Amino acid sequence: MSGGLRLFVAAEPPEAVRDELALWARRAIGRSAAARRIAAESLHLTLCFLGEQPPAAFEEIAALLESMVELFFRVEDLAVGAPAWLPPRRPRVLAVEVGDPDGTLGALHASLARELAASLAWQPRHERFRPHITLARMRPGTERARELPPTPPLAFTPAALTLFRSDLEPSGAVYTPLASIPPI
Ligand code: 3AM
Repeated sequence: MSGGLRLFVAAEPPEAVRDELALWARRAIGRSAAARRIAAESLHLTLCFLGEQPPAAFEEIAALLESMVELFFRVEDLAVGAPAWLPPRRPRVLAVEVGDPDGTLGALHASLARELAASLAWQPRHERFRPHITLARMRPGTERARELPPTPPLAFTPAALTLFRSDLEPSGAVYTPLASIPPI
């Protein structure tokens, strides 16, 4: 779609958690030529990747985020879990799993996906929602590290639910927040 915006909706961990995760990734894979670490300020937990959408969809999605505020404020006590290479068979990213013990993040994801599918030319993926935070992208054809240090035992409440624009630049994807609850 020409002139479209590449969009996704993500929960943003608080800054202290992003910093800890970035530090862990630095310890885990250091300056490995096989991986490109994601900057602490860009770490996020993707709920729905929307692909290319017409710029006019922005207002609708921003309004839809507003309608999620109650569900969003129920999400707390998310737990940083084990490291995960995703997808497992031919990993392209190093992520950490995120535990959702009371299912509130899953409920937010289901509601958001349902409402987005009802208002946009978009269908959610069939795969099970597997909450994670991507920390590094692997360069194609490179070996993944074998041993990883244990992840920090962190629990967190997301700071925001944000609609991001993703621009693919030669140096990696650049994420720009467009709308958020609570508002930016
Ligand atoms: O949170 P992560 O990094 O797992 O993988 C991309 C990233 O998720 C995902 O959207 C998030 C922001 O870029 N993404 C990118 N292209 C995708 C696609 N074609 C995609 N997810 C599904 N299908």
